[in-house]
Amino acid sequence: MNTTEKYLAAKEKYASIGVDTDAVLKELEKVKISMHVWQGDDVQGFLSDGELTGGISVTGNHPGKATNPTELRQDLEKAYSFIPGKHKLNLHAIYLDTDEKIDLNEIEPKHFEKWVAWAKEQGLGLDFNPTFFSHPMFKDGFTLSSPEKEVRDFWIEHGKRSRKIAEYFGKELGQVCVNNFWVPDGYKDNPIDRYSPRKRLMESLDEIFAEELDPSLTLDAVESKLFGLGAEAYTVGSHEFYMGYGLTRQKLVCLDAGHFHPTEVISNKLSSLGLFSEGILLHVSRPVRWDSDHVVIMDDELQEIAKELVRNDLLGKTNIGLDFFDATINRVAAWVIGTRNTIKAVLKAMLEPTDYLKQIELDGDFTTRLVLTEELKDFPYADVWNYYCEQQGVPVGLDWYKEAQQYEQDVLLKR
Ligand code: RNT
Ligand code: ZN
Repeated sequence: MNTTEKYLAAKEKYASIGVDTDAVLKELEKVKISMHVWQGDDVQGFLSDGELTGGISVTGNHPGKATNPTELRQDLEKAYSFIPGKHKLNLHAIYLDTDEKIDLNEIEPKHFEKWVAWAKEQGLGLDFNPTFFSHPMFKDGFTLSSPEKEVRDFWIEHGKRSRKIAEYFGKELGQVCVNNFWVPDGYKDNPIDRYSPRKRLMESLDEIFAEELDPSLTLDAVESKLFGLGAEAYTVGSHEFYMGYGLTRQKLVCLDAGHFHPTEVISNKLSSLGLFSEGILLHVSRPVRWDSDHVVIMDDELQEIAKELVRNDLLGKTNIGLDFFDATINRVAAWVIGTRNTIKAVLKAMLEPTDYLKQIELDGDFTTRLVLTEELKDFPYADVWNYYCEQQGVPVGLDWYKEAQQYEQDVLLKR
């Protein structure tokens, strides 16, 4: 049987439980994933060749990493050519593309013009992040919550400028640019004063966000964290901090799957945020024992995240971004694996007979709930996925990997 014949058989099987696969694929097409540029070069960027700081870390030295914007875009094009659907690229301020020597408190839209031109040509949307790390003004572990005014002011200026760039992206590309704020600020050891740094962070953010920007062009998001390397005891921007901040300032709350206690999951938080938050940003990642940012695989939590979005009808208010960086494997493959898995997980969730499952739960029929959800695991979702890939003109099954290996031989290993 070819891909279409397999799809037709799967379609019949899903129809028997009341799921219309054609309609599902139409819905799936609308789901945009924001692929993070920083998997392409181990969070290096082009502002400096200094070390990665801010309590995050990339391990591995797989050959072939992109060392300039042209190479990075070439790698991104390769990755997107293996991913069904039209998506977004998530840039960080350190990925500016300019010959000018400028610092983070001087960046302007013009320093990102080449990215915009490329995104237009590729039919991609753009998201953005100010970069509060890998810089000498990340002083003694602090940025926006630093006790030194000079340090805070530097980063406040950076934050303000990042919003102008996000606004410019939104205008140019005709789709909203999510601008995500994450700061690494914290203490290695137990602090005496947990309150004042949080107050300073709140005030710095308020200054950055003082100017109202058109929400159809850009939306600000705030990302919390439990700990970082060197900030093990105390992170200023904790989950509670940003729940409070985001909800009172109408900001998107960003949940990164790796930023919680090892057994704490973000899937169980989505329904609550759905009730109270202006919008949600996800950093889909995979923590292995700690915030290790492994490539996203089809594990239970990924599927649970996707189910929560679909079952609670939250896809409309959720921006799905990815956040991982693995330098031990082919970086293009890392992007493709993580992004394809995320889309595939959304598809799997859409292939559930959601209304029926909700009804049997309301009826108190927990046996049928368990029987069905277990049986669904064996349904032929992969045949629907393969057909979707074919329909979208991207390689089916393992075919992409052959091409990716060829690209490694022809391009990456020659760098
Ligand atoms: C760090 C945060 C943050 C970064 C990127 C590079 O713990 O997850 O999102 O990964 O900004
Ligand atoms: Zn993140």
